[in-house]
Amino acid sequence: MEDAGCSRKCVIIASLALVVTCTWLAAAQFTPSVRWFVTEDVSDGWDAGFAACVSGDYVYVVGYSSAEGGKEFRVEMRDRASGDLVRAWILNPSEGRDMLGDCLVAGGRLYVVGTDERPGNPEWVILVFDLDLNLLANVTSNPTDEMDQALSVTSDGEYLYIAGSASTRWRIEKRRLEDLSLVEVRTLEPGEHPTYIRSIAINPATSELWGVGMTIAESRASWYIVILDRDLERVRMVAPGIEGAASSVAFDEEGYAYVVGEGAVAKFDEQGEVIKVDRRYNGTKALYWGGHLYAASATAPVITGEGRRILPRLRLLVFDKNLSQVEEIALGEERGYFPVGKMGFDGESLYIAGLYEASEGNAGWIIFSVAIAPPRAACPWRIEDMKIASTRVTFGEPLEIEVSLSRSGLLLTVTAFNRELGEEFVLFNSTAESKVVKVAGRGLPAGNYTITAYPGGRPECGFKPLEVE
Ligand SMILES: [Ca+2]
Ligand SMILES: [Ca+2]
Repeated sequence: MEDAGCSRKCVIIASLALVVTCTWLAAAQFTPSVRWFVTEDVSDGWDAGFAACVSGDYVYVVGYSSAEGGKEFRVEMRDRASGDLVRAWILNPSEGRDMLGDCLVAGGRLYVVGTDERPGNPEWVILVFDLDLNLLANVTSNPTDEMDQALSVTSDGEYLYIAGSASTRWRIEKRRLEDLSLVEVRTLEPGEHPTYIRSIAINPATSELWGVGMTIAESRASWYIVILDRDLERVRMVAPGIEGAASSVAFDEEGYAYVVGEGAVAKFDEQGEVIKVDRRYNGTKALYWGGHLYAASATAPVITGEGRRILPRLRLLVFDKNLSQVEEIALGEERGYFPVGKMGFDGESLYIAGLYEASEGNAGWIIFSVAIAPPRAACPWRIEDMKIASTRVTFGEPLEIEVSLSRSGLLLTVTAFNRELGEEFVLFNSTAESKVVKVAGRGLPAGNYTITAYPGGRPECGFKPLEVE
């Protein structure tokens, strides 16, 4: 499980910092700050949160806690505003290391991927919950008698794309969102030695999948990236010659890819050509928003005077599009790691899950909410879980939104009471839980966006909200 970044043996886990800028708006510089954080020492052993996903008033966090003989699944539902625990769901399917690595909210359901050891060896597991954390489905697949683990999930709104390992190979499954039925499987063998895929995401500019991870040659780990079409046909393999492991990828509105991992952060063009590599930084979770890359990062373990390895401090790094660092935010005083697994984002705040060292040999969950954009004024309308299924959306009365697509994002023209109010621009990002519909012959990521419609098209909220006339 070392590649999951969750065990004490794991080499380095860098976290992904999310940077948000509203470049298309009159950009006011906003310094990210920790809004709240919670620590929770679930058991006397090693417990780790992996991924956070947001929907409505809640943040859902998935991971594991220690249980009799091994690990057990743990999913938490927390209040988005305060971090307070609302509900926890646990399941211990085997006496082995059962763990959950990533999550996704789509179509009003929470999808979670991970690994259990029910067959006596590790297998993939996919769980589906309603948003009150009631389990709706539990599907497994066990491609080999050896260690198989699912680590990452993304979706285009119609299919899930799940990435992980099957013994020493990379494995990607394409499943229908609706019923989890298996549509396609691809296994890749990047090297002769054990290799790991760590995460998968869709580049909205090309609609292609990027799987990032590592391969090992001559006892040295190095970054490895595969670009696939959505039939899982291989488009390109990229070995950029960076020591360590790539952990997470995010895309900007032009289709450039920002990859964070052990050993570096790097920028690629949409073909996978290296634009820039900076080996001074590392990260495990990446999110791009509004002109900035946010990377949750735990810097390298520190060696004390007595030669003891201690866990690093938790950090959020912010970069501009040239990969120049613009902020470094200390996330508390605890030492720990950010495993792979998404950061949640609600348009204002990031939600970042990881682990902290509670005492020698004992780790607990740690969850941060980090504001990266100013609080929205009371006047904008906030529209959550809006499904865009056509070019025109009516959201109750009297709001109507016309949707159009440009290369860099989704343009929403907002109309209320038959008056055009302005335009809002929705940047694509790799965590958009989206559904693809065709608009003017192009694939349009649409689906569960959180969209804020500003009267007048400006976030400064210079207009009072329209009231029913
Ligand atoms: Ca513990
Ligand atoms: Ca297996």
